[in-house]
Amino acid sequence: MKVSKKGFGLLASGKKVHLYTLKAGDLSLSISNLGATWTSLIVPSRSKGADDILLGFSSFEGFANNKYYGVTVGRFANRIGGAKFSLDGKEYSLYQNNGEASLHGGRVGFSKKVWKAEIYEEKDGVFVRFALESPDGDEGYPGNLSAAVSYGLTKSNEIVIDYEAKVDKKSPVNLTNHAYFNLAGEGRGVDVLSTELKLYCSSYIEVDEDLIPTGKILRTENTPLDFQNPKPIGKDIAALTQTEGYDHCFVIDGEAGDLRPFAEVYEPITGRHMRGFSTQPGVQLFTGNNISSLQGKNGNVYEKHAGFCLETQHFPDSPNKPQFPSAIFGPNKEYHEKAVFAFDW
Ligand code: FUC
Repeated sequence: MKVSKKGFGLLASGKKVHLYTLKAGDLSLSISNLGATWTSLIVPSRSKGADDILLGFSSFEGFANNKYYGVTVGRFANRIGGAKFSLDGKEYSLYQNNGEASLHGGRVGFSKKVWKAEIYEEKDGVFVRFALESPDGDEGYPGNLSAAVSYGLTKSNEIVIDYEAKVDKKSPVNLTNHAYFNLAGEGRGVDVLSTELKLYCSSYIEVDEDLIPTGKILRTENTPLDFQNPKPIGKDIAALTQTEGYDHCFVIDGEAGDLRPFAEVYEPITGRHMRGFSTQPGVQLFTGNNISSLQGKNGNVYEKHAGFCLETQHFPDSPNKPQFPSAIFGPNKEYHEKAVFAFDW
């Protein structure tokens, strides 16, 4: 096991950004403190050698100039309808960056901030702990918030993520990682439509035409959103009517707060297999529906459905949906969530 650190780039502000590479078991994970971003994950395969299975960019500039590739999203992942919410009778306005909604933390969000990084080692793995201070009023959100996200790699080929936040006033908090996976390898020119997916999700969050939840939770059974038995991601994708691919929040079966399985993914060409576990109530499946001729790593060009995201999270628009599990944290309620992505091949 080991962690190495090197320079990754210089921001216009003069801030230096670093790249950390964690090696444990058979995997190698690189992460930058710009946005606490996963930049690459090298995974062996059954037959075709090792590949980087994360979409991204060869250089620091690519990550700085594009949105959400591998980043840590905050304060609030996904959409807040109308870019506003009320707490204890006071209305808070956020930045509109997705129609009338506020998406993924607003104008800048945690994904473009430079985080403080600290390397540490435990018996079973190597970790980098990223910390960020978000002042009262940052992006319109109340309270001084301290976020800490630990990303680790274990000897048993798992990525372990631990999300924590403390805030001194009541505020919505919803952190996630926005990695785009392609288990065939990001550079193989294969889309993710034949990748097989199982979701431990018997229901999902209904949304309107702007992808804002209606408040209803519907069954996945016998709909294109039914992944309870494994099926290729592309099998029913054409039957979706609101979006050109999956962009849906699923309710993870079982008790939120328990670390429980939410997904299993299998890529038939390489035999790569990923299992996901989370404490969060939901997971957003996004299939890179808007990717078009994007210059990725090593001259590779990404097209529609070049990757999929499994963003573990609280339900979108929770601050305006009292019927959803509360995503309001504060002086008497710390935020703590966990996710694990386990690999074999
Ligand atoms: C996901 C989606 C969005 C968006 C973004 C890049 O979280 O829910 O629609 O396009 O990522």
